[in-house]
Amino acid sequence: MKRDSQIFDLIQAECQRQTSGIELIASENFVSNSVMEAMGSVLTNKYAEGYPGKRYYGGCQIVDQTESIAIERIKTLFGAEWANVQPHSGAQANMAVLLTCLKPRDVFMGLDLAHGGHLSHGSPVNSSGILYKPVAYSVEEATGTINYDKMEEVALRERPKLIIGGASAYSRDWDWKRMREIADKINAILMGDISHPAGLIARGLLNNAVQYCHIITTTTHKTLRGPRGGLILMGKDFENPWGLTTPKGEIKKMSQLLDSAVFPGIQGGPLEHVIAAKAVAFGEALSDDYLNYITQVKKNAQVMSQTFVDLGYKVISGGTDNHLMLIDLRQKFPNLTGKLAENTLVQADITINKNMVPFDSRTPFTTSGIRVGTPAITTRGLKENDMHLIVELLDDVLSHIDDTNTIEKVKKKVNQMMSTRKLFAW
Ligand code: DSN
Repeated sequence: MKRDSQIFDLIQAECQRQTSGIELIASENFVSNSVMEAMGSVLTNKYAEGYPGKRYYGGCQIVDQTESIAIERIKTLFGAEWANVQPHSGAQANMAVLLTCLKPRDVFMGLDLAHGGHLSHGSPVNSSGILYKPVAYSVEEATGTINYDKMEEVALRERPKLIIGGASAYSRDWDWKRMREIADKINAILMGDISHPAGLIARGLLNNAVQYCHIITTTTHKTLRGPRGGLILMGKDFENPWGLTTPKGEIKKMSQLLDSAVFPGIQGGPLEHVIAAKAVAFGEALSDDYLNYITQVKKNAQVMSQTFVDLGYKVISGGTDNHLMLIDLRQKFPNLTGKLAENTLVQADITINKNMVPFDSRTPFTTSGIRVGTPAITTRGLKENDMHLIVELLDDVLSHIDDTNTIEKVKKKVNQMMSTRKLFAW
């Protein structure tokens, strides 16, 4: 069979881009060789609609085992009683939970997208905002943190059936206990979308969302360092006290409702090659090596955010508890947009993403902020001292935004720094 050189060459070019640059996008990471091997395996050839032991196709005896191993490992990792590892993405996992818990036009509550929330938590252009009625809680302008008293006020006034905690760009820990108390006051279901900090929660470095939320969703490719995908967990499965039903009107346990919302509710055949890769990643996340890694992710983020502060940047909320930070560029560079910062840093082989900051004066396409995270660079083996250097390089570019000599000089330093750091070092 002739190789498709057009695509192969582009994959090689992307490999070179990833290898030679500094990756600071907070939601990205680099998987291990073993995860990559499982994703690129013959399991991609298999149809397996249904669940282990209850499939609509023959020949599922092997993928039944890989999927069951993925389920058992993720349950062990989070101390959970139940898991569904089939969601193709975090947005799909969230969609399945909303389909389970809400009827069209029911009210639910999530963090304001402009304050760090996620599209699938009620954006008007997402199915969550099109089919249901979202109301939002927000962060305080002065502190950049969530005010749980105000969250409770919104909840008592709007009486959402579902409350979602979790964010795309929030650097502080979540008070899941308080959120559960708020949910219980109005008999709402509490869902924690822990896509970003999942790895830190799994290994005890942040508050335990699984203990307090009825339902947890997460992606598998961010701090968890697995293949691109999603999953749903419950700390404890339970009889559903809200009278939620299947489309046929049957009242079932939450696990059965969630399973049938994923398949056949919103998905068809599961991606068994990705599910096997999830199993590999979950096995890795249970190891001592991963605990060292995720501990270093947090240390690196703390050093990085302090270095930004020392260089005169405004870090929203003043720092970070997790793996990311949100920087309001307006304090140091009033005229610099997040968009220009992102585009210019890419020329120096430093990748970040532009991001709205709370109470932003600019649009989501320009933004006044950038979001920066440490999961990917920590996988490449970088430590606290490297964080100082990275922020200085980034600052050099942003301070000389039109100066091609500076950009070229920084790019050389970036490439030099990463030249000894293999992409598949583990
Ligand atoms: N796009 C993801 C992120 O960057 O946080 C969320 O879906």
